[in-house]
Amino acid sequence: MTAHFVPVLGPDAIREALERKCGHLDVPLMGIAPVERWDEEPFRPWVPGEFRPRGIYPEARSVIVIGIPVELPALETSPSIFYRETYNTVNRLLDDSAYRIATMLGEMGHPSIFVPRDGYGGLDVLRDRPTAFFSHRHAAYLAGLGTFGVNNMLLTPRYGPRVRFTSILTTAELPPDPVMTGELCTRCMRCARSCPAEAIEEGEYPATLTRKDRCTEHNIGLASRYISPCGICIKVCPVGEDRDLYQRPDAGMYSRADRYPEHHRAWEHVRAHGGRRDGKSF
Ligand code: B12
Repeated sequence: MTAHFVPVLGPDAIREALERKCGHLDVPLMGIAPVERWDEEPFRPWVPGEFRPRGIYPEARSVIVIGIPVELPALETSPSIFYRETYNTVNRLLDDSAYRIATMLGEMGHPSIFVPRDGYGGLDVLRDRPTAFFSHRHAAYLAGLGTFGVNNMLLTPRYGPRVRFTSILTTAELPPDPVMTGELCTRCMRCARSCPAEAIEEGEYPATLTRKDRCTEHNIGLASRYISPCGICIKVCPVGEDRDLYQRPDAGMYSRADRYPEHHRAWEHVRAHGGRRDGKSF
């Protein structure tokens, strides 16, 4: 009889297998953090103990974070059904990919679980309890994928904040990535100025305060019109090589209809379809 679940590969070989798997799954970003990093509390306020990997899965030794980008031209139409559908697709792919990675590790003899990309039943739940049980943003930071921005998001060199994350908690000890040093955020404050809910207030880096209540209420309004989530604070961010990929180097273009008339017409066209207007301009 063949024994299943017998660990045979060493840490470096498992890491190589993970990189290959991400390549097959079209997952461009992956980083690894040992669970001890959460206990080092790199800044304050830090993630409370029960929100850390071992608070959720006591056997965990490493956290693998994967990131899938949001396509900028779709995000630019936000709030719209186009961005909503893109967001749903990215979410689905994230969860599916993370599940498959966790299963692969289990088959290799290293029990692993994936944490779903969000983890709340509906926006109404966030009114009373505004946090999820685990923060992918902090996991991505500790896995070396980026640094925090004024918009409260994790900014990455390749996609700025236009990337969504999911984490896999694994019992395998794996070669970690270094935490990124320096600051990608330019503090241009476009995110704060553009936020339709006035939810971003400047604070001490990296704990810029987001008024979660205002952001949540705004998104509840958009959801009733089928055009949530908002996403404006990630659209206007100048950081990310994706701006060059999509030929959008000017992050100020969203308030310049005079200089970019074709783009503004395209965005208005998309916004006029598929969601409820309820007498609003978009
Ligand atoms: C709840 C939530 C929301 C809510 C609340 C917003 C908010 N500011 O938290 C709503 C629905 C409004 C929302 C909006 C958005 N979200 Co959101 N959201 C989440 C979610 C599900 C949970 C965040 C969370 O609760 N983390 C756990 C807590 C511990 O972390 P924290 O809130 O950052 O807490 C800090 C402090 O508040 C403090 N703290 C928190 N709790 C406690 C408790 C105590 C006792 C103490 C002392 C301190 C403390 O410590 C932390 C350290 O700084 C995550 C997915 C996930 N599970 O990670 C996505 C996530 C953060 N969202 C994301 C995105 C992209 C957005 C939007 C742009 C919408 C969109 N999809 O287009 C906007 C941006 C809003 C903004 N600028 O912050 C991405 C971020 C990706 C990135 N590159 O960073 C995530 C990671 C989803 C994903 N899977 O990728 N979001």
